[in-house]
Amino acid sequence: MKKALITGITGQDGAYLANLLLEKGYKVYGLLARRSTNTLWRLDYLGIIKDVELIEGDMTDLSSLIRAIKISQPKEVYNLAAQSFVGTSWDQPLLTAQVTGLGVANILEAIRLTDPSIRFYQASTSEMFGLIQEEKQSETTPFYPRSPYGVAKLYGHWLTVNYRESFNMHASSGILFNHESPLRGIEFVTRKVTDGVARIKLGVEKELRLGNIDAKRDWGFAGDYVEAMWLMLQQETPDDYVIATGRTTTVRDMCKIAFEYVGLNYEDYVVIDPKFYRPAEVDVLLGNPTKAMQKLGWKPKTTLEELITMMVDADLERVRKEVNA
Ligand code: NDP
Ligand code: GDR
Repeated sequence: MKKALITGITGQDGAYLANLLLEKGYKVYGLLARRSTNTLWRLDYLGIIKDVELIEGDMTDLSSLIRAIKISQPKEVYNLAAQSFVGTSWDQPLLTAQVTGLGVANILEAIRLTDPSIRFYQASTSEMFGLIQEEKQSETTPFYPRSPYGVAKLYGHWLTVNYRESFNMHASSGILFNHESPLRGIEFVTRKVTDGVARIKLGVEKELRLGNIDAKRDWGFAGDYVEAMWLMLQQETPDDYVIATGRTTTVRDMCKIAFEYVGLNYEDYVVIDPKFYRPAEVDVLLGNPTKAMQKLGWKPKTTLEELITMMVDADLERVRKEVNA
């Protein structure tokens, strides 16, 4: 049985990837960071807590990563763990550097010291393009990160490339554009909006406070994107791939879709609050996934409309339960 270790298994992508690998017959191990509260709600939502094996560890503790690899003896390691919220990275830049940046060095070293034949996936990001240097961003577009998060991710990306070139490791970097789902963290804008829509529709809230709604993002569905991660590690040679839909939409239009779905006009509820502005903004992102389509045979399956309505439905159900509890 093929074995895989996922760091960040309790996050959005970790949960979907664990589910996918289980469906493919893998034995799935996950790194579990010690927290004072339960972080297993996503694995619970997908009904797979009992099917995965969790090993305690932290991205900042190399010894715990070595131990996790020794216990799990994986053929594939997916490094999804990160301080992943861009806004927080200005308030905690050093933590972000330690976890999101140096954490990649720790896991790559853990692999190199134990079994360098392990295939490695690094969760890179469109935030590395930041202040975009080309209208459509591909694997050859120059990077220009705009947040401490983007800077930390850029280090992780280049280190992955470097370990591939230095030690001949099967290390791939997926440059993923924004991807969302009902399991998205509540602080990210799509989920904040779909949760807000559900609360307003059910009379629990009266308004939704947002920052820069003119920002544009290339949004896809997380369930589609984890397939690309797996595909990258099934290739004979490691490489870097942009994963995106090739369509960009403003936060404003995304709000419009969400509110209209429940018969409301976003203009009646959305309030602009400068508290949510960022010190430096990424105004627009638009990915070119041609390489992934041609080499991996991957393509996005879910439209933005399908994604947002799926998320609103899930939040309506959650808020209804909360109200009736
Ligand atoms: P989440 O924020 O939902 O999940 C992050 C995961 O990292 C959680 O499991 C979290 O654990 C774990 N983690 C955080 N700090 C540590 C630490 N010190 N040690 C061990 N684990 C830690 O992110 P997503 O699932 O959305 O994203 C997955 C990865 O992909 C991230 O690296 C993200 O930066 C990257 N990415 C995401 C994109 C997106 O649109 N979603 C796009 C491009 C890249 P805990 O639950 O305990 O906090
Ligand atoms: P992003 O996602 O920063 O792209 O990073 P987020 O959903 O946080 O922001 C997207 C855009 O929406 C604007 N915005 C708001 N954002 C939030 N969170 N809250 C608001 O109230 C709000 N109002 C407007 C933001 O300014 C921004 O322009 C995500 C993360 O998952 C990263 O880990 C990942 O690498 C990238 O996507 C690709």
